Amino acid sequence: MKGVKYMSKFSRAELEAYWMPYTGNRQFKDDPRMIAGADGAYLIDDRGRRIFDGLSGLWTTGLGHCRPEISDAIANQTRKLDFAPSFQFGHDGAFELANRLKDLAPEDLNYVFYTNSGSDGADTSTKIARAYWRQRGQPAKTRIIGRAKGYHGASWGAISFGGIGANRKLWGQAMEADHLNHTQVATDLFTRGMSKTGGELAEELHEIVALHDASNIAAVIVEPFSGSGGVIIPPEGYLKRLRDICTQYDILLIFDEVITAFGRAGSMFGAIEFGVTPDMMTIAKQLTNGAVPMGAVIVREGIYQTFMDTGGPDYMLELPHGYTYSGHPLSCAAALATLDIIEQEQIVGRVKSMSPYFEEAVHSLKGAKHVGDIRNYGFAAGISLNHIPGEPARRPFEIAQRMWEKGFFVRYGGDNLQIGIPFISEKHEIDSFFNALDEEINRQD
Ligand code: PXG
Ligand code: PLP
Repeated sequence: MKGVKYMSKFSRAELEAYWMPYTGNRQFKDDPRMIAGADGAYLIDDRGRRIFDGLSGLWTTGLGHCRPEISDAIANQTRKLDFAPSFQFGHDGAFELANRLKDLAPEDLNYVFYTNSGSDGADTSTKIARAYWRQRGQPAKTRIIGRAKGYHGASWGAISFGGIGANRKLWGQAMEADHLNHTQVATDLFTRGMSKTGGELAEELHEIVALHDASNIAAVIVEPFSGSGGVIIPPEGYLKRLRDICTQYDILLIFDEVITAFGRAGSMFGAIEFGVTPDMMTIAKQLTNGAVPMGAVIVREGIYQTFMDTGGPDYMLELPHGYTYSGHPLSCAAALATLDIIEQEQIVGRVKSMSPYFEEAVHSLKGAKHVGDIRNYGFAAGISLNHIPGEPARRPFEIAQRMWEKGFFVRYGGDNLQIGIPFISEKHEIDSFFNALDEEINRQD
């Protein structure tokens, strides 16, 4: 197959009609990579090739693709209740799922607000934060603090407190936000898991508070570990210090767990893995194994109760916010089936016990050409490649292209390769993925 350009069944002109998201449209349409099917840990392209899914879809599909239990749950639900108005009405699945999530979430994170995606979760959680302070009589607490290299989605809110320059610069600032520094420290490379140093980086929050005053800050939002920004792992003690400083100044702490929830970190949530409880958690992606779009924000008791206490007459809306598809019946069915599999197959424990093997495999690339740093946690890893001066992102793009030809999906963003193998990956699959990657990195000019 190598070097043979596949001729799509669509003409170049027909390929034009679809403006693809976060895609180099011109390059793609000159050389399309079409996915026709999927099965377990593999995507199947339109040449019938099985391609190992090195990012579990887009961090979505850890249980493997086309799981019959999930497909059946969705199919059955479409015949029973395809849609229920989400405003002013309920259905069983939405309440069942909220109770399952409440039981899994730590401490008093007991209230679930459904969204359609991670981006909506970022908006919803920060809208709740601002409204919460308003209802508590502190309407000036509006500013949101994100972190450099943070990714929270593509909405106006998410690109404001998100910290990836390339995703922001076309739009400028949409809402008041400020950013902590990231925790990828140049003096601490090739760290396995959490770095022993750097926890004090959280103290920078004091300086941001000194700049704006806590009376103007609603919330801090961070990923327990980042995905899109290059898989950046928190140093030991960092999240705990953020928690303590937020508590000290009465600032809400939001964990964006869109990637870290449901097994990726080796626990049900990053909050549990790292032993730090935020005031809100956003989840999406793995919640339905990617089979149907769904996200949610899980909030602490005190936040929910504030709205109930200040909502006026009981027929009035306590929070005028929500989405047509919040708690969609198909999404709830998919999520319930996903949680069943995660529990029955002890998926979280599997990731935890296999993550040392994954760690060895990814760090075996240390010393490969151009590799400047490697980071990992659970079943997630980031590999930074030194870039050719003036040509950022070309090397990872070319490596990813050749990996696809070889039968492996490897995702990249900027100069980082991002790896998030399926939770069901076998050792021999991990071996062949990293052997192929080693070869292709070393082949790169
Ligand atoms: N928060 C986090 C932490 C994410 O990783 C979002 C929010 C936004 O979710 P939606 O569902 O609105 O896309 C994300 C999404 C990658 C990659 O290559 C990561 C994401 C999406 C696509 C690719 O790492 N993260
Ligand atoms: N635009 C219009 C005209 C609408 O009527 C609605 C919802 O009713 C929306 C946007 C928002 O759509 P969603 O609730 O799916 O986010």
